[in-house]
Amino acid sequence: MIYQNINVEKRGKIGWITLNRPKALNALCQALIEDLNHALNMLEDDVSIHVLVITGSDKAFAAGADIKEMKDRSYIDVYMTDFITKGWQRIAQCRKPVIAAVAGYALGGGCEIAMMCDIILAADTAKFGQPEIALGTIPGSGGTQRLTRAVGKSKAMELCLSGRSMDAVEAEKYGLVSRVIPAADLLSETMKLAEKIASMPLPVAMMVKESINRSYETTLSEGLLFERRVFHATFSLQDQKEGMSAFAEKRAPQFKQQ
Ligand code: DAK
Repeated sequence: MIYQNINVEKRGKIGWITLNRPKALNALCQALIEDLNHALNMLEDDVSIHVLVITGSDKAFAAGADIKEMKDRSYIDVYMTDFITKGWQRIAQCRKPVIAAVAGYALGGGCEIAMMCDIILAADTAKFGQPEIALGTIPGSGGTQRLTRAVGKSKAMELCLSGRSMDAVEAEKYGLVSRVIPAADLLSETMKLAEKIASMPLPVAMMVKESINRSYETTLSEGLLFERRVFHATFSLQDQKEGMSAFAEKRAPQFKQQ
């Protein structure tokens, strides 16, 4: 499949998506979102793929939704057509693990898309922010919600109210990203992490993801109950028998993925 705004490769068990709209710093126009959703559907359905990676260019992961595309739309128009709402949550709905590898700008919708991923690895050049207020609007795809959960109220308020962006070191300090990596090593380190996760039993990785995500959606006691039920369910998997037997027999596990 040839896309206009993204590149998609299968690298072993990794589905690697590169946002590729350089003339607009990967601004997320509707056509790019449609390409992205098509690729995500395809990679989610592909049983040989275990982990997805979404990255951009050295200069920009994505500089936000496409301002030029949306600037003249009216309220009734965007409401009735569900403009840039339809399809924007697709990443957050992926069941397989998704890593965002961010270099350069991740602003507005770009930051929101990174936050929909499960892990953010940041190059030391990365800049994260929600500058929508300077355009006369507010974050529209989770910026006020996911950023607040990640970095806390005061930092989220500061960033969303001032439009200031934060660098990778600050983003790591406040828990938005899991690691800061020299820009030259971002993609190789991302691949290493993706391969490590892809070497684990896929159903168990999906259960881990589902359980951690549950902690955002429910109370602690409900979340603990959900985790325990899933933990018990892993005892029905051949890979649980294999993983624990391999440990007891002091050998590497040979997972069968079920
Ligand atoms: N949209 C359209 N074009 C953009 C763009 C954007 N967000 N960001 C950059 N570009 C274009 C520039 O217009 C320029 O195009 P030409 O003039 O060459 O044709 C080209 O990319 C290069 O940009 P610059 O010349 O500005 O490059 P600089 O290095 O000087 O500056 C910058 C880089 C990232 C600081 C600057 O481009 C910038 O401030 N960009 C805008 C950042 C921004 O405000 N982002 C937030 C956009 S609002 C929703 C979902 C999502 C959203 C809303 C609702 N729903 C699901 C309901 C999201 C909203 C947003 O993200």
